[in-house]
Amino acid sequence: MNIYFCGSIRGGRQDVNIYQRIVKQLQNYGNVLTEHVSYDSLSDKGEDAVLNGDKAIHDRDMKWLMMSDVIVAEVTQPSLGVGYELGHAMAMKKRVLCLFRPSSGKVLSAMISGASSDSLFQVQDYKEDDVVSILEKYFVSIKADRVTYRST
Ligand code: 6IA
Repeated sequence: MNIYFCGSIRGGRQDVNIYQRIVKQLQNYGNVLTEHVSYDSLSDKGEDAVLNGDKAIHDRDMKWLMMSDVIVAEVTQPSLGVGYELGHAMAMKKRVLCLFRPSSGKVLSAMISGASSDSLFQVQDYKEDDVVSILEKYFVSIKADRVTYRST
């Protein structure tokens, strides 16, 4: 299973430790195409954009988004790029899980919380300590869905 993880980069890197916890857990369920989003070494002003160009980053990420089976986004730290990826994921009818921490004191954009309408696009409030159990429950439910889908 290909998993696309979304997290803020130029939107601000203050949640990078949480991204690392999420990505580590996601690697139990499949191939995380965007592991680099959780790297400490990737700052909001890193060098890779200079080396490769923003267009290359955009085009590669869109290709990976298309290849992915599931998109998991940590949406607490607002990010234009994450919002853009989620809009595309929805248009592609991908399976999406957005994770938001109310304890941050932030309020999630209505365009994300309001997009949650069926099981394909889910938005879930969580606490950092619940990352493992929430993802476990989500991926077990996906597996069950896929089995039902195949056998009908
Ligand atoms: O607007 P943001 O930068 O916060 O957007 C973050 C989202 O866009 C992430 O979920 C990534 O999938 C994608 N993204 C944005 N920038 C990059 C990037 N390098 N490499 C890979 N994916 C990216 C940018 C480096 C830059 C900090 C110099």
